[in-house]
Amino acid sequence: MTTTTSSGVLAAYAGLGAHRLAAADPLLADLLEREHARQNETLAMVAASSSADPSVLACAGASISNVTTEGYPGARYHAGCELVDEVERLAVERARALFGARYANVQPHSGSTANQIVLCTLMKPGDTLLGMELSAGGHLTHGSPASVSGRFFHAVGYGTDADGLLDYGQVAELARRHRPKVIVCGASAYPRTVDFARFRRIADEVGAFLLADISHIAGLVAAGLHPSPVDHAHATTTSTYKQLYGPRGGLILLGRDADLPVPGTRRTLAQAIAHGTFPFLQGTPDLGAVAAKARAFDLAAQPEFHALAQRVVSGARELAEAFAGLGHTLVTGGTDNHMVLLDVGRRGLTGAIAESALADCGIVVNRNRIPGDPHGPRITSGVRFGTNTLALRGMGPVELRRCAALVDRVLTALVPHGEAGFALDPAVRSEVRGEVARLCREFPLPHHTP
Ligand code: DSN
Repeated sequence: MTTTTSSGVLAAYAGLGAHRLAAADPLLADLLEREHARQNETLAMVAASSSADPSVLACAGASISNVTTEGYPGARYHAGCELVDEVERLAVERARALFGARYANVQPHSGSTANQIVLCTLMKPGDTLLGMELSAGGHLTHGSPASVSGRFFHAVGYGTDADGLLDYGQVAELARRHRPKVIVCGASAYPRTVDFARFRRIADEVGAFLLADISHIAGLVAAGLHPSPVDHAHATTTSTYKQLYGPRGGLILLGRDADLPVPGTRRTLAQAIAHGTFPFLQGTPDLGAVAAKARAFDLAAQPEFHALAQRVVSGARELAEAFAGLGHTLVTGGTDNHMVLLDVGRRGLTGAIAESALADCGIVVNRNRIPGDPHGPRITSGVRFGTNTLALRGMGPVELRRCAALVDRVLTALVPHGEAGFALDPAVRSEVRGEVARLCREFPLPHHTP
């Protein structure tokens, strides 16, 4: 290992870069500064988002990004990789320790790419894939016709029951009928616990591989607040920028099946995933992102992260109960994780209208399709809320109830207006904006303002 003292050159270099940017390109610097301020001055409730620690972002922006290479530590295709090899090994070891995994690949550029790597490693074009329908809460990469996963493979989709809960009976029935090569579990818009063991039993019954995408709940899994799929699924994927509060990027984990031979190849699952990542799907890794992942995994292993994850879950529960108490309709009736899905269609609104009115007041959410949604993804009948960033700000039950009341104030004040649909009373807008600003001042993003 190299020496563990720091000379401070990273901080000076980052400062130099920022000064050079401000002097040479004030237009771009101004946009970046305004975005920095916006993040602190608005309530980010996009369930797929979080805010990375500045030490994570420092890694992502460090000069390690200048290193071009391919391959893996100890087996690169370029010289000069001794230090980046140490960085990547550190990231891999931290990922394995955090998730109790036997194998970790930290090179995927995103969660979507991680899914493509697993699917393309385990399937041939035209093979059958069984994943959750996008409209039921699944992800584009789980077989949607809008993505390569639904174009290159024969995708079959499962959904939810009338209450919005996963219908495991339907999954089993579809698996028996279509004999998929891979079953994908995990979702982008599902507020309840996923029974990974049950998915594995279904996969085993039909001889399928199981891929668990935990992009949205990776922090809860790491903290032990959601059952882990790592030893149930053949492969587990996640993005690193959602609930791991890390950099843009993805991660693939293998558990007890890491050494399983992959039929039709001379590779184990771990070897096949390594090959699927490089050279099959990707070229040079982003070593700044790899370093930033190492930093984020270390932060996620700390006791403070466990407390944060607990705030994420209890905050979402509080939010859900407050919404229900205010007469809103929740998909699945509540939440087990960080996410709350509101059915605003029942109020005669659309997700698009609600999203835009809330954004106008400083509350940042995203419209989302809900089970049985008559609208497409640009309009939708649902709004998805998440508590990752509010919990990071230190908000607890009292503040989450205040947030629910603010959302309610906006949604109930919307009145039908012209072609555009709805208008918000300016007095309500100004009142809510004021309260959002107060909350943001009371609970600033940690370490955001130097
Ligand atoms: N997968 C998208 C989402 O859930 O919003 C972006 O990460």
